[in-house]
Amino acid sequence: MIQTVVWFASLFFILLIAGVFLWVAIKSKEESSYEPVVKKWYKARSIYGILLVLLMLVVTIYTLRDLPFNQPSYVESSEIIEVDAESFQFGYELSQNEFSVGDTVKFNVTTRDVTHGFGIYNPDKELIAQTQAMPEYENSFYVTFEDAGTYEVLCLEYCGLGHHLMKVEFVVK
Ligand SMILES: [Cu+2]
Repeated sequence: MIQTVVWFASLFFILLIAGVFLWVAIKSKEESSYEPVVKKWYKARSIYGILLVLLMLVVTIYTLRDLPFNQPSYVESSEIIEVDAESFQFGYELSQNEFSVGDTVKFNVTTRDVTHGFGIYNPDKELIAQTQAMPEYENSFYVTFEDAGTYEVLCLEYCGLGHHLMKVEFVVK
C-alpha cells in the first residue's frame, strides 16, 4: 500500500518538475522586464523565510520540551539495582536477568569490541530506553519497570554481519 503511494507520489513530482523545466524552456524565448519579477519574488522569499523560522521555532520547542530525556525516575531514598551490561559481536551479557515490577535499574553499558546500540524493548515491543555501547567507555541510564513480562535488548547500530542476531532477554515479574 505505502509502496504504491510512494510510487505515484514520485511519479507526480517527477512530472511536476519536468513540467516546470518545460515551462521555463518555452518562456525563456520571451523578452520581459526583470525588475518587477525580482521585486515581487524577493518579498515572497522574505515572507517564506520568516514563516520557516517561526515554524522551526514551534517544532523545536514542541519536540524538545521534555529534555533532558530519561533522567533518574527514582526518589533519593529508593533502592537502585545496578546492572553491568556488556555488548559484544554478537550478543549481550547482563549481570542480572530478573527484576520485579517497580524496580529502578541503573544499566551501565559498555562493549568488548566495536560500538553497539543498547535498546530496551518492553513486552509490547516498544522502545523504552536506549544508549550507545562504546569501547572503553561506560554509558549509564535509569529505567523503572512498570509492566511485568519479557523485555528484549536489541542492537540499534549496525556492527557487522551478525548485527540482527544481537539480542538478550530479561524478565520483569
Ligand atoms: Cu551490535
